[in-house]
Amino acid sequence: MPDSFEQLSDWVERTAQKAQPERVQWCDGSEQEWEGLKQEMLKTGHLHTLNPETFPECYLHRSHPDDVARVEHLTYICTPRQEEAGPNNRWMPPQEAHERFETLFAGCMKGRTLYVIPYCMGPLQSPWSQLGVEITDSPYVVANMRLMTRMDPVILKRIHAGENFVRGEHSVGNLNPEQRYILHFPQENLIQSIGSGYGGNALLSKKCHSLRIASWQARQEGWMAEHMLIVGVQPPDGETYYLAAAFPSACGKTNLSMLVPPETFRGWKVWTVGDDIAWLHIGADGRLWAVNPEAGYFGVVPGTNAKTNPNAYQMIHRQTIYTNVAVTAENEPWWEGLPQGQPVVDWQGRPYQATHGPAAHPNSRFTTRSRLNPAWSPHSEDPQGVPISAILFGGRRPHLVPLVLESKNWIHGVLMGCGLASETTAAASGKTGVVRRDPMAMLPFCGYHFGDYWTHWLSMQDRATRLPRIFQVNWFRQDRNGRYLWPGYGENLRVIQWILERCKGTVPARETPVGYLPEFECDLNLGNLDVPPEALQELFFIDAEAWKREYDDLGNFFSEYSPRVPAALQEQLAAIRREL
Ligand code: GTP
Ligand code: SPV
Ligand code: MN
Repeated sequence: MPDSFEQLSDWVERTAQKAQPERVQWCDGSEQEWEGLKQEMLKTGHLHTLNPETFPECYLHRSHPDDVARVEHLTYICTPRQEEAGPNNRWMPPQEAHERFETLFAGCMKGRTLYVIPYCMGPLQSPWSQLGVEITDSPYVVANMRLMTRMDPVILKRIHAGENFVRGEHSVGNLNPEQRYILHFPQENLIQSIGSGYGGNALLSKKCHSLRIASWQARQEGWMAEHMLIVGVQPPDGETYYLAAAFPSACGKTNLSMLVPPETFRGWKVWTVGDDIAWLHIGADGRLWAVNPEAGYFGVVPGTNAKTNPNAYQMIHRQTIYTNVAVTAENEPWWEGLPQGQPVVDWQGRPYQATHGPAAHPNSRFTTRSRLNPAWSPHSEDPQGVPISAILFGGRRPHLVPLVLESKNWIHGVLMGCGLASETTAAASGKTGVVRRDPMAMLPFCGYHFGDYWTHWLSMQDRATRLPRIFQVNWFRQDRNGRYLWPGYGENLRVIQWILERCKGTVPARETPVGYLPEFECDLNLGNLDVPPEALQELFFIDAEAWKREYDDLGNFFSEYSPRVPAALQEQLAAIRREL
């Protein structure tokens, strides 16, 4: 039985009875609605105007200083049986979770407005799109959802006609981290979130719906919901190839998705389809086709400048919401990594002092509509998505992992994805810079047992006839002094070029036990690149002993997930170890 419009109104009414808001406002994403919201938020201090000359229609939001990132330790998958959630998730029985939430939610919206946000993930016309409705008491959430999702009056009509939707109940509560929960009920199509107003904790369409709930559905229905960018790369000869890449949070997805080709790549074009999430379905032609469920970016601000990411830099000069950046005397936003300007007010609104730490929070973010990106691909609106030629896995690995490595087949590629590990970043609360295993960059986002998830990845082999090739990349390998060996950013196109040539079958490669490497001296385009030969040697060095330890460690990691780890992966791992 699909959810009907009556069920929607009943649910909104019941939620309002519990939360006791002063008023209820149904949102449709219109300009007029935004005008009203904006005026109110400027009055209440939820938003501050930035310099309208240089940053037209840009606003600053400061979140609570204890509420600046995702909170993995407070994020739960609530299923009847713990093994459904797996050791990769925190788990709570559904009834207990509902009870905890109800207690905190009772009367939480007193004196506030309850906003109802109907939204669509994916192009409105796409057979893969999904509807959701988020209830929230945060006007900042409404403002962000307006940029990040498709909000359109047609959504209520579709719900009226019987289309299913994911329900999200959200309140910032009292912002007390002790009373903060992000709860997922995949069997109920329901998300409950309280106590945070920040990013992935509060914009429920993003990680909660499009990854945790969607990954669960994808497994039942034979598709994939992944933490991946989607990018089109068009060499001068014309045809565009699409790649999907899974990197953990703050490891370079947004940057790679809107890369600007360096000088030597005259005539090349790069097209952004998505920067964070991909929904992958098998097309009638047996290939994997990707849709970006989102319509906007919630991107990391620090490090963004005219050199590293010119497209993003240009894009965030208008119609952008900044969260937790610093401000200059000219009332312009400022962050670490900007070569010009001086912060005078830090992200917490205090006079800037270097002794307080960074001026902008390391996880400060911009929110913009993706259409403002100069590299925006019109195929972002294609109902069927774009066909994927290659999948990339990458992370921050100071040692071990070479600049690029190609898997030998799908099973080996899946093992590569399982072996993904990266230094933790400011995108989630907790210690940063610690290498942790993050299979497929989905550790915080897979809504069910990893063992079942890997089985699902392997099962794609039986469902699709022309699966993408799988590669591993590492832009973050360091020398003995902790300096990056590879310049990264736009120069990453050199690696992508090799990947495309491998997909076309036009370059050879060197086989090693851990995968194929480029014959980098001759097959990697190094024209006009200032990287010393020793650095290149190091970037591609395979340390067999260190790889043995790596695979031992992966074996230990797998044992946490046994007996659900697919035998094919265990066998692949054992075979590589033997070869090493
Ligand atoms: P989420 O939005 O958290 O999922 O992050 P993301 O994966 O989209 O990461 P993003 O592209 O925003 O990059 C995060 C940080 O890494 C920024 O500070 C970038 O400047 C930096 N970065 C991105 N690409 C590269 C690269 O190729 N080399 C180096 N050294 N830094 C990079
Ligand atoms: C991430 O942490 O991977 C993000 C930001 O993309 S958030 O919306 O907070 O999930
Ligand atoms: Mn992300």
